[in-house]
Amino acid sequence: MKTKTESKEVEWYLDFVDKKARPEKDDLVALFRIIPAEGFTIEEAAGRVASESSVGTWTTLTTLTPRVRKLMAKAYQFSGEFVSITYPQELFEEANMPQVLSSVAGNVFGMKAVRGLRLIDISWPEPLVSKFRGPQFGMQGIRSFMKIRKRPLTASVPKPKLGLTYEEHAKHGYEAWSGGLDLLKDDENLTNQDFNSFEKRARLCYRLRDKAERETGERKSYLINITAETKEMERRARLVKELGGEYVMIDICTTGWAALQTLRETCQDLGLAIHAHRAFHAAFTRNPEHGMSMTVLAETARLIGVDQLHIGTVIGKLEASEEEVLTLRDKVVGKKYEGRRNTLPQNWFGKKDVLPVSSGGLHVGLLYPLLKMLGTDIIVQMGGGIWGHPMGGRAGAKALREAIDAYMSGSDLNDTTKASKELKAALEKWGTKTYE
Ligand code: RUB
Ligand code: CA
Repeated sequence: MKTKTESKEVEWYLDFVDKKARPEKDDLVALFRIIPAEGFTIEEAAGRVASESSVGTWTTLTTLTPRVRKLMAKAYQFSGEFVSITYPQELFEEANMPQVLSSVAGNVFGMKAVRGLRLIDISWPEPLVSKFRGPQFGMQGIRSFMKIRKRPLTASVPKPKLGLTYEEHAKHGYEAWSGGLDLLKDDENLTNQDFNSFEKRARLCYRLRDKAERETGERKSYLINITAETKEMERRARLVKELGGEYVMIDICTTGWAALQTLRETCQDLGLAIHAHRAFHAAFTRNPEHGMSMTVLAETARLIGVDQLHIGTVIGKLEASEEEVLTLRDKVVGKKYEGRRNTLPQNWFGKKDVLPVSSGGLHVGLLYPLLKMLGTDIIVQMGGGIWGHPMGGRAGAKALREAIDAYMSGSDLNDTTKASKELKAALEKWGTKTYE
């Protein structure tokens, strides 16, 4: 039922639309895709979004002083369904990500005046950027402690993703490290279960990690999943440090931004890097007409300060277009983002690069096109692509490492395959196909 009021005495939403307005230097700008509900023009819908995400509500107010009036957000640029809204920086609390998102990504998604609302991008002003920590190590810091200068890093999640005992998990890790893998990784839903205790897994994995390092002469590390209630995550992070780990892994979407901010502080004190898994993101990033983009999520994670973030594969098992994945890469890497179609530019004001992780349905047959598309400043993660190898996980890791070395030396994959039975077996099983 249409319930829109026509009375201009109570309704002042169009006061939040000003096509002549331009953002001031320190304003935050949000780019939305707005699909108005039936009976609303794009301006009427945009005015409501600007109002509810800044100082307004559904009616005029006797309490709205001239001082508060200056804090109104303004919808100022309209291009079809794409609308830019500018927000005075004073609306936002420094270093408080939940507060910023409760404003620009809060009540607005439920307004009756919009049939669909998608937050596509945010342009973060310097005063806000500078107060978040950003990555502690970033891409260069990780390359330096892993002693891997140029090639992509490799990671692997032992599969089955749940159900392995801690002994099996650690043994698989040792096999993969010995085969040439750099980073053992937990899956997003492995934390501290009866069949696989966090502490026992941690103790054994770091012991076998040290052994693999001694035997191979290479640096090895472990992306151990500490996801839990915040204080428990802090406890687990301290244990990781005590046992000689370099990293913690956090499921940043299910734990939430406040928890991530807390852990970013803890990891600063402990000197630990953060691997960010994004399980749950597609609940709000996948529908192009509603929710928020993975771009906003990635920038939020970079500001708070994760060191590694999953960005997708294009060619693997999970949905993402090439344009989206390349945009994500360019958003998390680089001093400045210049802007592509329907995205906003961003100056990172010295925040470090996040190392992008490509994962989900990958195997060696997809490696060459993947690296051609994303470049070599990435982590390539293969779970099934290593643990489904016909000769076992060590052979799977060896095949991956050989394929990476071949790519880096400019060799043809077919030539390398002739000299490697592990690579040959992998390609015989999977070819160069995508498995969905
Ligand atoms: C990897 C896996 C990861 C996803 C997450 O297993 O399931 O959790 O990559 O997705 P496998 P994303 O290598 O066997 O597919 O990286 O897109 O966030
Ligand atoms: Ca942005």
